[in-house]
Amino acid sequence: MRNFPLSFRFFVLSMVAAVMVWGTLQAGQTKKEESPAHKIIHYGDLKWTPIIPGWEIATVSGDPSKDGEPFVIRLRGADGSKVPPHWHPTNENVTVLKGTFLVGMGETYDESKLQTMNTGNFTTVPKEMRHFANCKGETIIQVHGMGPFKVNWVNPADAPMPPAKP
Ligand SMILES: [Cu+2]
Repeated sequence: MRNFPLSFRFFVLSMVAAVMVWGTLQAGQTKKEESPAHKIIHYGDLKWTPIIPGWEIATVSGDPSKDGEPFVIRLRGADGSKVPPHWHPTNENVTVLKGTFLVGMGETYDESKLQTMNTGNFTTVPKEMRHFANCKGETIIQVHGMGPFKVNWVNPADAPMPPAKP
């Protein structure tokens, strides 16, 4: 390019750079579209496991038992099923997907402390905070957070079923 004027040399270099940027963007686009990480989880494919009387658990995404891994689980409760006082070593982020979830804070189940969460409502129960719950109508809540997700019962005798191993 020694004999070409400076402006032409600059033009050629600009074109080369533009093609390289375009190529990189195209590669990124293809990668995103083909990513195996994109997967639709169908409601009917969820595997529900009883956790306590009236309540079942299903893993939606991730592995809740793994340390430091994001997870999404769902809990499905039959009308009027109590969740005895318990706590988790991590924050519990709760979204109500169906029905009415009732949640109260404290070490003892107390109907008068229950707060109503309707479908679409969200709350974060801070780690180690003791809480309990109930529900009206068949209720599904979605819980997301960082593993490991563990349920520690304040009084283990309250929860006759062994905790589910998701
Ligand atoms: Cu909880």
